[in-house]
Formats: sequence, C-alpha cells, structure tokens
Amino acid sequence: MRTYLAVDIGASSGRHILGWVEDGRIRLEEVYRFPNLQKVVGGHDCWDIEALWGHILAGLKACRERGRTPDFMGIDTWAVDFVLVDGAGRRVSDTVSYRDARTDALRAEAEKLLPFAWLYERTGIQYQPFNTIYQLLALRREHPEQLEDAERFLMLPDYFHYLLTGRMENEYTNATSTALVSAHTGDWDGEILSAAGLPRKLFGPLRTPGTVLGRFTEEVQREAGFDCTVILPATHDTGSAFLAVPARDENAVYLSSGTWSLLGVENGAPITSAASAAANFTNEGGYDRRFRYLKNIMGLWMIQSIRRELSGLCYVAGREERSDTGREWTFPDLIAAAAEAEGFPSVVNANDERFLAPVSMAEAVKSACAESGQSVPGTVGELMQCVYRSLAECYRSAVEELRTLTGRAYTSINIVGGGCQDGYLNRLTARATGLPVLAGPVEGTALGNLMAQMLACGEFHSPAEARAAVRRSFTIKEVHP
Ligand code: ADP
Ligand code: LRH
Repeated sequence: MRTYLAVDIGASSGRHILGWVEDGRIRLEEVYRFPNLQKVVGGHDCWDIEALWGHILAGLKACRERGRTPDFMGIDTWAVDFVLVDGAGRRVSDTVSYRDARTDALRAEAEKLLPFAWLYERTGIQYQPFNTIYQLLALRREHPEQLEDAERFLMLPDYFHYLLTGRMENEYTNATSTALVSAHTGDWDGEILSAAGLPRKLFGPLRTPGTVLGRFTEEVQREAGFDCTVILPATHDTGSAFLAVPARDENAVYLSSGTWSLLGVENGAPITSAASAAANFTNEGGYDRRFRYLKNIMGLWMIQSIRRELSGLCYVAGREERSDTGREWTFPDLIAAAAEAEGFPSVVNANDERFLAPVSMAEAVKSACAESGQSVPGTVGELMQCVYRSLAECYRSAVEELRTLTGRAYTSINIVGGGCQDGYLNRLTARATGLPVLAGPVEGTALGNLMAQMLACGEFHSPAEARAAVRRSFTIKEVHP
C-alpha cells in the first residue's frame, strides 16, 4: 500500500496530511500543523518564507518519527504570490504578501498598460488589486533590479518544490491565478507579458498536476531522514479543494471555505463575456484543464482577524503568541456570541476592499455600519452577528449571479475546508441561499492534493472515480434551509 503526503499551506495555517487508499476508501492522518501569517520585511508585509520552509521540513521529520514516511508528496498553497530567483536558484525578491499595500493606487496606471476588458477576455481572471500581474508591475516600479537579476519566476509551491527536488517548474493551475496565462491556449500569454514589460525567459513551460518532479535532493534527504518522489498536485489550494468536492450531482454549487470563501462551479470552457467581467467572476485553471468559475468572497479572514485582535494574538517567528493576558477567544466562542445577538440587523458588504487588510477588522466593520446609517455593533456578539449575516448575504448574491451567468439552476451547496466546521455559518448559508448545505470534508484541500498524486499513480483512473471514493470515505453533514 502506497502512502502519499499533502502539505497544504493556507493563509492562516498549514498542515501535513498523509493519505492512502484502503478497501476503496481514502484514509487521512494528520501529522503536523503550523500557523501562518505575514511579517514586515523591507517595509512590506511578507510571508515568513524561512519559517514556512522550516515547518515543511519539520513536518517531514514528524512523518519519519511516526514511522510513516510517504512514498509520494506534493505541496499546495494560496495563489497569486511568487518569488523571483536567479540562475543559481537564489531568491532575489522578498516574498511579499497579497495583502501588502504595494499594489494600492496602481489601477489607473495598470489600466493604461493592460485594459481590464482586454485582459479579462484573454485570461478570464477576475480583477483583484493583488493579482500577480499587478504585483509584478509594483515590483518593476520599486525594484527593477530584481527583474534584471532574475532568471525564473516561481509561485510559492513551485519554489518549495524546487527546494525539495532542485527542479524549477511552473505548475499550471497556480500560474493561471497570475492573469498572465491565456484561458484559450492554456499557456503564458506572450502579448500580456510584453504589454506588462515582463521578460519571457522568466516563465517556464507549464506543467499540469500529476507531473512527476523527481526525488528529494541529498540535502533534503539528510534533513528529513528519508527520500520521496514529488508529484505536482493542483498547487493552487482552491484547485485542490474543488477536485475533492463530493458533489452529489451536476447541480451543486461548490464553496471552498477558509481564509477566503471561493464560491462557484466547474466548467469545461471559460466564460469571458462582458457580463461575467462586470460580475467579477473568475475562470481559474483546474485539474484536467477544467475551469473553476467562481467568485472570491472576503471569507473567514474577517473572523480570523477578529479572533486574533480580541485575543491579543500575534505572529512571532513561525509561531502564534499572545501579547496580553485578556480572554482568549476560540472560533466556537465567537459563534456562541454571535448566536446570542441573533436579532442584530446590520449587514456590510463583506467584499468591500476596506476589509482586505485593515489595521483593525472590528473597527472597519463598525465604521462600515456607521457610514451606511445602520446600528453600530457594541458587543462582540453584535460584531460577529454582523460579520456572519454579511458573509451569508454575499453567498446568497453570488449564487444568484452564478444562476444568471451560467443560465443553470442549482439545487445544493457543497462546503469544504476549515470553514465547513462552522455549523452556525452553514445554517445561515442554507437559510440565505434557500439551498441544502452539504458540509465536508474539512481537509478538502489536502485531500484534493492527495487525489492528484493518487490519480498520477493509478490508484484511481479518473477524477470521477476519485470523487466517488471521497463520497464513500467521509461523513458529509446536511443542513436544510
Ligand atoms: P486556510 O487554509 O485558508 O488557512 P482553513 O481551511 O484552515 O483556512 O480554515 C480556517 C477557518 O476555519 C478559520 O478562519 C475558522 O473560521 C474556521 N474554523 C476552524 N476551526 C473551526 C471550528 N472549530 N469551528 C468553527 N470554525 C472553525
Ligand atoms: C485561497 C486563495 C484564493 C486566492 C487567494 C489569494 O487560499 O488561494 O483562491 O484568490 O487565496
């Protein structure tokens, strides 16, 4: 029996999850978990790349210590963020986070170079101020020398895979999140690269999930204490999550619920109409060259931020620490507080850019209420009630838009990811959308990562067969409107 390892790193936490197939069912075992957050480097909010690499290695050692070394592994992370490396594989850029302000106020300049209507027609990628293409424009303005020194552009999982194996490859699903890949050819779009002033040589051939990268370098073998073959999963976490959705039929809406809420469906072809651009739905490249047609909703980032803020939590050298001795709030505490303030009516637009990286999420929500003439939350419960209602309202309107844009009817909503454990949000979602909610699996992203490896190794012969195994293997909770 072969053992596979998924290293799934989300914007709030990462985990090492082992998986294997036994009697036609997929089994999972969590081996290691770690927090993730930005820190300031060179005046920018950056990911703590050294700490993340340290955690990746620590998780490998934890596998060895359990006597459960994997035969195959792959890494997925959140999308859009990247590093530039030189010919010797040294990092020449910081690992700036998509929540950093470097792309603020860039839209007008970007619009002149790369009109959004033109870009959307070619790539199908939604407008987000932090899209890689805009981050690269910001980097070119601030650090043109980094672009000159660079030999390769690597998304974060590509970089970690390079550290593991010594092979630099660009994985397709994550590359599409850059808005530099044509939705029509499935390859880097040369016209976009030249309009953005980006050297073509930085961008290598695109490799699809299932590609075998090779074995650990000698150095990693020494550190981990074993050798292993790296196989590319859908390295964009949402690509892995969608692969694992145990939809019961064709009429299911998918919701990957974590730091972001990614709500949509899978299509065989991109939808790049003007109406789709106006609704800001995206067409991200998926497993098997399918397209994830979805909307980014601000998501549980709002809840995470409030929890950290209320509990005095901060991030120090790869760990989460408390800076004060006040009350520490858990997610269930926040849910209980929200439920007690059930009647509090205020609703904000969760997708307002003001919630992307506020100094205080609680204050940002309160001022949005005040500015729109609504009651301002005065207690933690009222604040949470407002956030929950606002998220559910965003889900409702995204499902409506999806119906209009695809001309299809939807009869259920499948939620995967850490957020599917939030029974309160599941109930509000069912009520707001009028659709039954099917919640689970929690580790959908890690599972999708494992499934791509398992498909490459012939454990399953098609994504449909692998998804059928997911339905057999995990308990899915149903919540009715
Ligand atoms: P990411 O991969 O983007 O870091 P996750 O998929 O791990 O995110 O989901 C994290 C979110 O899941 C948290 O922000 C929180 O809202 C929710 N969550 C995690 N544990 C619980 C829990 N026990 N009860 C309710 N919600 C939870
Ligand atoms: C979710 C996610 C999402 C992207 C965002 C940057 O983790 O990958 O799909 O839009 O992070």
